[in-house]
Amino acid sequence: MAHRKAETLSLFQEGDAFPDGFSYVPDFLTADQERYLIDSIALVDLKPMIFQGFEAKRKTASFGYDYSFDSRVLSKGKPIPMPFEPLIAQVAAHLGMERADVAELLITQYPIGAVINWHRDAPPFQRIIGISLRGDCIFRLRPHDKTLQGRKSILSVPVRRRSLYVLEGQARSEWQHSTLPVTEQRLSITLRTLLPGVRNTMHE
Ligand SMILES: O=C(O)CCC(=O)C(=O)O
Repeated sequence: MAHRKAETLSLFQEGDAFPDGFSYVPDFLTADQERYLIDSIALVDLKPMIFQGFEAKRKTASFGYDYSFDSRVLSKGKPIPMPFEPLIAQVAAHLGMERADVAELLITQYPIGAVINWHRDAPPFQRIIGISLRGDCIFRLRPHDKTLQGRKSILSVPVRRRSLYVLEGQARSEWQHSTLPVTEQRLSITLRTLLPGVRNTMHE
């Protein structure tokens, strides 16, 4: 499994290695942009996240497309609210994508102590972009292959508020990610693109 030196990731220690396909941009947003997004999220109806029948501590709202982990079906969701369009445009320009490539926008609110457990994102999605607001977190990566898992194979990345991270390629398909319990409320906006061809196979 290929690792890449994290020389562009200023928060990491010299010599740290991260999976291919993981990148991190501190201060992607200004404080004003962050405040605007936090105010916009305050107007969104966030619901407790139910995962495989259990209510998690975090609340979410999803737009664009919805994936059900129970039925494993992707369906068309509510339109992405306008206040998030400038963020999507900024991310698309930064990553050299088209606006239309961003299919899903997920808002997650983590109260103090909340986590997201080890997982890989749902199969129909390709590129995953995480924007952090209001609070920092420790974002962790470990190989998906159980035979490669162990305490020493966990990589911990301090992900700061106003930053952006990207998971694609090996980091998205061969690694799992999770976050440690947050010590202050954190909001995240996750943008996802779809795998090529997925839109054509959907029943809308
Ligand atoms: O809050 C984050 O940055 C992680 C979100 C995540 O992994 C997910 O929603 O699947």
